[in-house]
Amino acid sequence: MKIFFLLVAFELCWAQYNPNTKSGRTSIVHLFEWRWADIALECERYLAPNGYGGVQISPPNENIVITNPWRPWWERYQPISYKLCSRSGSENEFIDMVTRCNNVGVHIYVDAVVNHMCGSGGGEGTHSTCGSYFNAGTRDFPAVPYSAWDFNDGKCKTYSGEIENYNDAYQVRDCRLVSLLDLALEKDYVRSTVANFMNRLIDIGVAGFRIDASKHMWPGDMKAFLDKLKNLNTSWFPEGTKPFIFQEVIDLGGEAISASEYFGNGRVTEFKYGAKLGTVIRRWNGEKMAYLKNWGEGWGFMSSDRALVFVDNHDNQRGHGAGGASILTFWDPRLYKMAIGFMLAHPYGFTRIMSSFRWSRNFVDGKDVNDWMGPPSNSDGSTKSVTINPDTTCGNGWVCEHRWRQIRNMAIFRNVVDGQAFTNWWDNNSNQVAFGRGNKGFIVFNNDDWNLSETLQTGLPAGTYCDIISGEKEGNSCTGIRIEVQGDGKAYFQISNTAEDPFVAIHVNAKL
Ligand code: AAO
Repeated sequence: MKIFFLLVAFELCWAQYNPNTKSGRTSIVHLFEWRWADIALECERYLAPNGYGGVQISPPNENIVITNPWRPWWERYQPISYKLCSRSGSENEFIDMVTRCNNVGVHIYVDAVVNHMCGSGGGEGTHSTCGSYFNAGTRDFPAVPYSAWDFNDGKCKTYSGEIENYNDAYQVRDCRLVSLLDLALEKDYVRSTVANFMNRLIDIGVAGFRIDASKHMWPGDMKAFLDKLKNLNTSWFPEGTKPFIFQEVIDLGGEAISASEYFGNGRVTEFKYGAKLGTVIRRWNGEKMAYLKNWGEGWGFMSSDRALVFVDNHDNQRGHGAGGASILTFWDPRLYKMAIGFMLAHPYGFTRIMSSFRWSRNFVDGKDVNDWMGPPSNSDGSTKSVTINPDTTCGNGWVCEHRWRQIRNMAIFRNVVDGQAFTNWWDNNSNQVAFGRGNKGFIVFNNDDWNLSETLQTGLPAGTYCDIISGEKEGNSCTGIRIEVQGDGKAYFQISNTAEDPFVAIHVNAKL
């Protein structure tokens, strides 16, 4: 009986915080703007074989079509209905993707845009991805249906109807975020409609949700629709499994709303993580890697079991959202790989890897005026497929960071060291640091302007290990650097500050 209650308590504690990834798979990747057909293929040909746990997808429901500017990526954050048709594909393609990914143990996490519908200036007509009629001016969305009664126009107290001040929690929740028509989630009809949309996705087989703009919803209103969600589809998940919930709340400190208000509903995005890690790896503001010794809660972050962490996201890689100039992205590949390497080696948080498309950046007075540009597309606006080059990188403008050897191998490293303690920290009081994960893995960074040459305690069993950054283990040899761990666990590391990637990582599955 006691054990039964303990189990129930454990379930209740873990439920919506548990990512529901297959055991031994510890990261998800955001395939930003990918087509469902390409994601299905990627699950089968790449993500499953390389141990990725899941995919965060772009919003799957019908959205407004914007032609000025031409098909910006952000049109998908302006819902018109909850029909499953978007630039990424049709309902049938969506179902096919979820089924095929689940069948190879890679789960799908939906970006749920439920705080609002399109912008107030969205006009009237059928310029929407499934052709559903709507009228933004009269707040009419018959394909849902929502009407004027379902929006917060009367509740918001600012003159403009917009959020004018982030220090006023009422404005942030009751007024419009950048003119987006704000749904009245205090109404049971709206809550039920949102829950029905999410339950339809759960029936199809998704494993959880990123909840967009959570800061702009009252935590209690969110709880009301989350409490209506079903357990996950038992074709792929154990009976009684709750959907994984992670809420997008930007909390860098200093505003009325804090991330902790949302812990009751699920995990929360920790935006301090990428902003700070970028500052450290760039060595701005006197920061140095040695200070990472107490990374995590020691830096004022939320508790690890509540955090969803990432180096960059689809907003702050292009100056939207928050984080600022310190954010590292694929545009700074050398530093970016180090930041991702650090994130994936470190035990803090549940990790998400960004996978981007390239766009023509154009900085005018420090701001990228092309920050709106959508995914690689054909002249009719359809999204281009992801092609795969002979060297396994992607073509057609897709960056595929998750396929970069260093990043993919570190995602595997995280799986190998899962559950192991943070051990054997070493630093030179500057930007050379190293740490281990129990007796399973060890990583060394040299972000100083001079060489690193050190004998360090790795905590690993004796043997010859392949560095998984400069290469990997192939058959019974290493394609990159080899590291010899002695009987006492010590190994000699030498990392030039001019190396292509100035870090080395070894783990027990890459031992000869
Ligand atoms: C587009 C146009 C708008 C137009 C609108 C409607 O750009 O001009 O009015 O359509 O027609 C995305 C795009 C938007 C786009 C929107 C709809 O980013 O440009 O608007 O789709 O198409 C806030 C929210 C956060 C949000 C973020 C972008 O809190 O939820 O803005 N992120 C999500 C999505 C995002 C999406 C939406 C929400 C909407 O990830 O892709 O928008 O569905 C402060 C606040 C933050 C606030 C930022 C930005 O941050 O704390 O909460 O994020 O401001 O407004 C320092 C501070 C930091 C501060 C930051 C920036 O870093 O420490 O706290 O500066 O000031």
